[in-house]
Amino acid sequence: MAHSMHAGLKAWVDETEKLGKPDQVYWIDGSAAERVRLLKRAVARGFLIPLDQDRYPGSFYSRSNPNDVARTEHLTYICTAKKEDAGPTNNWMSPAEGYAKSKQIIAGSMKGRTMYVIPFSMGPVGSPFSKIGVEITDSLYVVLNMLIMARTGVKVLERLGTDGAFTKCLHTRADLDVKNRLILHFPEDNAVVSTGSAYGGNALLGKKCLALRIASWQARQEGWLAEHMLILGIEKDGKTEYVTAAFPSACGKTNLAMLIPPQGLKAKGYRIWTLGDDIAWLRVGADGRLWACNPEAGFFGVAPGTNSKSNPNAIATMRANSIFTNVVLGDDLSVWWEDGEGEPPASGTAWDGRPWKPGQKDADGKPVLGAHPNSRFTAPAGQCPSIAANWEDPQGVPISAVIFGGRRERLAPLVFESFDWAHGVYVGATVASERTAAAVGAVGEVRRDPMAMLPFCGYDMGEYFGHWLAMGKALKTPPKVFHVNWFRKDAKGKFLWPGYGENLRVLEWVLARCRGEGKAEKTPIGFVPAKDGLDLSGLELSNGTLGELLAVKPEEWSGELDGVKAFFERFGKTLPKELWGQLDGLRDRLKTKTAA
Ligand code: GTP
Ligand code: SPV
Ligand code: MN
Repeated sequence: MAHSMHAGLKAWVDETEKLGKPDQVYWIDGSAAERVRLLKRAVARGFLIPLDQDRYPGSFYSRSNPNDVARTEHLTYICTAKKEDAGPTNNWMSPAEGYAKSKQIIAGSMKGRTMYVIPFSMGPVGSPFSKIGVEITDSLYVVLNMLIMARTGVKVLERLGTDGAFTKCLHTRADLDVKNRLILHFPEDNAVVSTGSAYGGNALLGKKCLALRIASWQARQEGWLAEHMLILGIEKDGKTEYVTAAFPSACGKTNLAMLIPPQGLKAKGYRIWTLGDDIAWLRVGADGRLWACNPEAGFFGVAPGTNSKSNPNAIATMRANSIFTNVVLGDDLSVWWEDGEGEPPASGTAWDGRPWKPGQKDADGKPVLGAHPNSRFTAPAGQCPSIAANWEDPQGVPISAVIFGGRRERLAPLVFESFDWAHGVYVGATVASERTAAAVGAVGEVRRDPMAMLPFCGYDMGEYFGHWLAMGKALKTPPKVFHVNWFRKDAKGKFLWPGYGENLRVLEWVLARCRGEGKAEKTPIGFVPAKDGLDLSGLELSNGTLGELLAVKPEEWSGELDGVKAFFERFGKTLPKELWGQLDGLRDRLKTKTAA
């Protein structure tokens, strides 16, 4: 096979084999026949359980170690020669320490196992957007997920050639002990080392590790952006416009990317096209616009809450050839999760391996969750009914609007438009959101999550904001920048906005604003839709709800200013002066408003 041609790759594989001491080394060729063989092997070894093949053709069940079901941000490090290059929001370790610590864990950890070598391309093979990685792993679960999430195998090796650049992605499950868990990034060496976890973002190294942390570092050097964003196309009257949106983990990217137009707007003939649900790579096009490409080939989506009412496209996408992780496994070899599809199985096994029955309560009378809140499905993007015909276009798609968002019970209105690119960067840089189950930590706690990249930016975020400002200058026609919040609640704790498909009403206003149309009211934080700015036909909102959804309360926003100031101060001299100017500008606008 062609792999012996790339001397650097071969040397690294040989060296890792000597260290990990696997029984054998296997190079992934990426063929369909190979996938079938590996699936059989995974079933024989007990890593995967085949589901009822009539109901779920080609699909399998997997259960993680119960201590390994979400990203572990406290064990995730940026290892740069200089500590300040990682910035105040990342954990830092010196490269020497990172390599030494992980070496100890990897040494001999692959004994009795196969070491797989997965050449993969993030982005269509050969696209100017794309980057090549090679993941070495001793986990067949990781291999089978990578086959769905990335383009893999011989075609990638051919593209890599004898001296192409690639990201070294080294993964070992070790014993899945948290004590041996480390997710290390060496951007100066174009390398990732991950030990002791088999969970998605910790172990599928093409995803958050390469496509965001390493790629964001490279993007800054090379003049582009690697972002935690979905990409979607909105077609009307034969014309399709594209938007990207960055929301923190488990805050609605997959759902928005696969939106189905609501009843009331159907008459207008909208069609929504999905291009990506988690990561977007953005470049300045020859035309001076911002162009986007999804580097992934599959979806690794949150299962709970996904059903044919909330997200029918996701349900259709996972109808076959999918892997379900940490959901309920029915005794009838079905899968189920809370707020899922159809009836739960009469009996089954919960995500943590315990016997489970619907309606089961714990000692305090609380319902026992069958699926972990961060349980996931892995499904090929090409199976999505709304996948755009051009989703693999090597040139990407031109972006009209960039949308930031978070999960805020209060404060942030349903939607607002920033005044210009620089103000948009301020809006992105100050996004805050309630923590979800996608990462280990206290769920619900509000934290700043700039551009939804807090856990994923591979360098000093002060410099990252500066890079965003510079990108605006490099664009002849920058997209307009918006902020949305689907999660505002009333006094009783109920969501004010129905969300999901209804979010198209907000996108419609966003695109109208991009064309210089759409009715808006100016507020201190930006433009919000005028009372009759959103098309709400066919949607019944109770009295006063729209006002509550769009309300910008200057007192509440003034209360945010200290938090933003404290957050900005953490960056010291790397925080662009322009953002301090934006904060001052907002403070002044709020003062005038509260005084008036
Ligand atoms: P990651 O894959 O972790 O990056 O998450 P994501 O941003 O793709 O989030 P996803 O679309 O999977 O949604 C996460 C949760 O938010 C699910 O429980 C959804 O049901 C819920 N959700 C998504 N969109 C909406 C919405 O418009 N309104 C409300 N109330 N909930 C939503
Ligand atoms: C997220 O947590 O943002 C995800 C899942 O998309 S993971 O692959 O674990 O990062
Ligand atoms: Mn994500």
